[in-house]
Amino acid sequence: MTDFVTDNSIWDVAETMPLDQLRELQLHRLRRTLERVAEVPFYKEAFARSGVTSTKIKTLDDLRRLPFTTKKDLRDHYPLGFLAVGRDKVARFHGSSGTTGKPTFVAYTNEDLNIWSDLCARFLVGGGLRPEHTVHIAFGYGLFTGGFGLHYGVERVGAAVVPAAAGNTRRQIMLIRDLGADVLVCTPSYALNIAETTRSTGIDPKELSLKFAHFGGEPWTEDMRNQIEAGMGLLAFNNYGLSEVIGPGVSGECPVRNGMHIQEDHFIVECVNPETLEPVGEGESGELIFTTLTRQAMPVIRYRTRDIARLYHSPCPCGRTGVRMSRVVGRTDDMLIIRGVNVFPSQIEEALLRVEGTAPHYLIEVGRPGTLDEVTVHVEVRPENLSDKMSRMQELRNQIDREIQSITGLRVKVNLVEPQTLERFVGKAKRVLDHRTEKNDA
Ligand code: DLL
Repeated sequence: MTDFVTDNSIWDVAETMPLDQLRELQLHRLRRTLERVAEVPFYKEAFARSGVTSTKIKTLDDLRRLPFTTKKDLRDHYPLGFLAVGRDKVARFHGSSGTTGKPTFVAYTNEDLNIWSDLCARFLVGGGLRPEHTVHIAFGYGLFTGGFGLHYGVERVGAAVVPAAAGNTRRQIMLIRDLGADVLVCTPSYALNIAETTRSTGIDPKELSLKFAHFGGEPWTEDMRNQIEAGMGLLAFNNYGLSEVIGPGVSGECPVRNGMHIQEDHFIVECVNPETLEPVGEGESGELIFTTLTRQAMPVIRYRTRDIARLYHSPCPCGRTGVRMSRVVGRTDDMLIIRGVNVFPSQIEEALLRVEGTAPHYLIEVGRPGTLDEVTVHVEVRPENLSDKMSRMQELRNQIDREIQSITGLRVKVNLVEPQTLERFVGKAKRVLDHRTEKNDA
């Protein structure tokens, strides 16, 4: 791995920009952004209320005088109330699909698309992509930003793309084998699905040509990474982004793989307590807030992502200067409150992956049959660990129960199910079934 830690020939200068220069650039770009959104009704009103204008922003700390933007604000101005350019300047639309109702649209000018490709190229190169590689993209191509974002990023690097898109897993495996892809791009849960389907056809996924993977689009744990890497014989990198901010390309891991570098020349990040909205201390977890610095068609100011993560400002051995974010541990709207205890699905995943004999396929079902919340974790047993012996299965259940309790402090019901019985996903996995409330993603 170290060979490309030191291979900095393909870096963009912005990635290693001295911090004082970076902050100066951010301030300049922030002021430009404020000018660009001055006529967007939501911001026009908000700025008028707070009395802030671009000329009053003297330092980056003044950012805190600006209003937050929420998903609800975007919804309230559906479909294109946040557009900051004329329709004639729009080159493409994408959208994030809510679990209910209408998508949130995002618009891009040609310049936005150009920058987006650069940003994706940058994190891909950071994670080992080189022009001689072939990249298999198994993200949906459509309103979802994953497919197109990564596609143009790979092309920008000069590597070959296989735009396989999502679904039809057996065909995906055939394409990977026949075209000899070196790099896999998809959600981590879909990678598990590919690995499992490969095995079911009698092929060891390690025998495929894949060397690297770039996973993103959903939360995953370090244990999941270890499991995928060991099972598929590749190095897996994490990358993060969201449609409202740009799509993939907000941050990605370098070879050190100790957090994802935020591409700070294009985004300002803050980490706040989701209740008080006050900044949290260094390395403490909080909600990430992003302000775009170069978006033209639809800039956002202090966008509340609802993603919970930590920020690290300490220098990274790779030489990139951008602040790093931890894995996303969960979303404020994914957080389950079980009998008063806050639990993220990723904590349950972490517990399950510590127990030998279970497969990384699970479903968390929450209900309140009486007055108390009850959680049942359905988890698949690996075929080789299925046993006719009640005692062996009981032991496995107890082990899972203990791990979950040690990580979350909660007692849950564990339901072991046969291999291949839980739903598989081609895009983002859905791990929680909460019967207590109708989930509302507004
Ligand atoms: O998922 C953009 C993307 C596509 C990123 C492909 C990376 C790769 P949305 O559909 O708008 O956009 O969903 C954004 O997905 O707020 C996070 O909750 C979650 N998410 C994205 N990447 C990660 C990640 C794309 N690496 C939402 N780890 C975000 C954890 C992630 N969660």
